[in-house]
Amino acid sequence: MSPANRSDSSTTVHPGRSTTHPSRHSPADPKGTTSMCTTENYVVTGMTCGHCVMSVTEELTAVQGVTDVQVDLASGQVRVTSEQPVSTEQVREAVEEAGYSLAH
Ligand SMILES: [Cu+2]
Repeated sequence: MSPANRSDSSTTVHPGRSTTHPSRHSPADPKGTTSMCTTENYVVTGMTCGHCVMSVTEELTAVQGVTDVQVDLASGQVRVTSEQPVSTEQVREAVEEAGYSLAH
C-alpha cells in the first residue's frame, strides 16, 4: 500500500511583490475640494524600457487617490495626477516597490 500523497500543497505565493496594499483611511476634506486634481512631477531613475514604465505606472496607479500616471522614459519624468495630494513618501514607496528609485 502506498501512502497518500499529502505533501503537495498548492499555495500560490507571488514572490517579491506585495499584492495587498493597505488602503489608508484618509479623512474627507470638509473644505470644498471636490473634483480638484493634484498633479505632481517626479523623476524616477533606473527605467530602461517600456516594461519598466509599465511596472512604475502599475505601482503608482495603485497608490491611494492616484487617477493618472504619465511616464516619460527618455527623461525619467513621472507625472502623477491624483484627486487628493499624495505624499512624496507614498510615491517613493510605490516606485521602490516596482524596483526603481526616486531621484530626489
Ligand atoms: Cu525595462
